[in-house]
Amino acid sequence: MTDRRVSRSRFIAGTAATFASIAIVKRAARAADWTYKYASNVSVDHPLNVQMRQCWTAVKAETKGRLDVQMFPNNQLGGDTAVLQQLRSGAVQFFTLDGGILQSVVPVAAIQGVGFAFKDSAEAFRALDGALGDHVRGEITKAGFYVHPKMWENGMRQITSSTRPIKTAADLQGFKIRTPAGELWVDLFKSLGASPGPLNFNEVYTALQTKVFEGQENPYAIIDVARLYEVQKYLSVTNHMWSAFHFLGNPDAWKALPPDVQAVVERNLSKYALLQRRATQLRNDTLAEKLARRGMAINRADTSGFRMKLSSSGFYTRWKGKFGEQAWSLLEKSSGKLA
Ligand code: X2X
Repeated sequence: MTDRRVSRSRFIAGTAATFASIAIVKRAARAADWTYKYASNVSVDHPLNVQMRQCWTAVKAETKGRLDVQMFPNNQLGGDTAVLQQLRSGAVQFFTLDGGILQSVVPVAAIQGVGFAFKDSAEAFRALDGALGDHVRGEITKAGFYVHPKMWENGMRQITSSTRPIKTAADLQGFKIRTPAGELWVDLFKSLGASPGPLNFNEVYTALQTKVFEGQENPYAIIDVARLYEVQKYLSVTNHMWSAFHFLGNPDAWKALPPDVQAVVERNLSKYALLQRRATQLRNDTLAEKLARRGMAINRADTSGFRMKLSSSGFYTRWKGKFGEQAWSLLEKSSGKLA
């Protein structure tokens, strides 16, 4: 080495590299024991992801970095039906999914969405935090999933449309409406005289934009974060059903966590699910004005005809038969007699 400046700079570079590698070794020593994926179908700014991120940050801190859960919001890993398969195979470890879509593998999970069974979210959560929820979670467990006892809020669902406001049941006649991929959803809107088609949420915006469907139905918070107001003109307040997400886990991934880590996860999921419910309900209760400013024409539908049609078409008796006496009587304890 004849040029001292070069050797000196090499020395400095070498020293820096040594420090850098020490930093890497240190970080490697603290690397997570488990790196898991959590997937959801809504965007980062929906409370489902806002509070879930806080939850995983807390879990990481409390487990001293042993469990690191990475977030895959907004259908990044695929539509709900595909991610449900990934959860089963273990490619995804944690997933939040609406009971109505989980129906394809756990039939009774759709019971949360029976039309007009719950008048609001508070009533629905009393049932799903209680005996009805225990029954559903029992079946989810039997189907081989981990399920946490606290559901995460989506909300009461409202109908949006690009063609006409829904004022009474008559306006639904032949109405081309997207529903989530669940049998009860499709049957509900068929019973109401509409022309429903199931579609995963990741395809909804485009399907509405290209007019494959005239309308869809979702709570205010989703209409807002998914910017559905850009492709829908009318928002008709129907509160026709309630919707919420189960927190599901791949059973092997769950069992791989030692009891102390499981306890940290469960405690934080409970805490942040309750915070998420409040945050979502606040949005659902206060977004009407913002959506109106964005150009939506909002009306309150008269849903008395909806209920009559559901009864006369045999919707309630059909689903009572599918869910079974036990589940149905637990539902009717909170809803009153439906069928
Ligand atoms: O797919 C929907 O419409 C959504 C986002 O509300 C559900 O997850 C059921």
